Amino acid sequence: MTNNALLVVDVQNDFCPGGALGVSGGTEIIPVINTYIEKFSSRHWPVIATRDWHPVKTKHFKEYGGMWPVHCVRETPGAEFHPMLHLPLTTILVYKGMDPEKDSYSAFHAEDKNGTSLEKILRSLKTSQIWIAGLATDYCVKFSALDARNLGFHVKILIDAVRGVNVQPWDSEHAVQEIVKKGAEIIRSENADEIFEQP
Ligand code: VGL
Ligand code: ZN
Repeated sequence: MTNNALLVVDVQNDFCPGGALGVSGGTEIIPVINTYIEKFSSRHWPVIATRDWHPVKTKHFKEYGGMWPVHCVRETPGAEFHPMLHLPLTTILVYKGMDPEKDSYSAFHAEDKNGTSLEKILRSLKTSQIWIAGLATDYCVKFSALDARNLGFHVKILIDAVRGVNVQPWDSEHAVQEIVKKGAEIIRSENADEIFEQP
């Protein structure tokens, strides 16, 4: 039997247009993500949401040697979920990017408020398949998908529910190719219903 979980990656104000590290098209994926969220919650399948949750000072930021402008500083409005995102109260919240010394992107480096890792959470839910949506295709989505595959999970990338930073214009495309090479499947929302209807 397949046990599904939805992983909603970093749909935060700073990653949406107008934010400190706004991803082009970041807001237009939110209604698509909301549709998936509804399908998952109506089946009582788990919804997990990650947040990039940085300290004020971290090697992830340009001014301390990293490559990014200041973004998603914990407990600031930029780090909040985008107001259009409709997360159910039962959403499992995990946080990542808290280590000031490390530049890490994968949701598998995230943990909940009690310090429980995403992998541990998924194992206790008996999840076998992870559906991934959110931001950014070429960073968190990519590294989360690759880690998920390495840990033996089936992975579905919700292609019209992800967008990339594209430091280089082809980064997202390459990221998707890399993920697919590792065995992830690409799902379009117009075809998702068939999968939801499978017993
Ligand atoms: C991310 C850039 C900077 C991500 C995080 O989660 O995709 N990208 N920080
Ligand atoms: Zn970040």
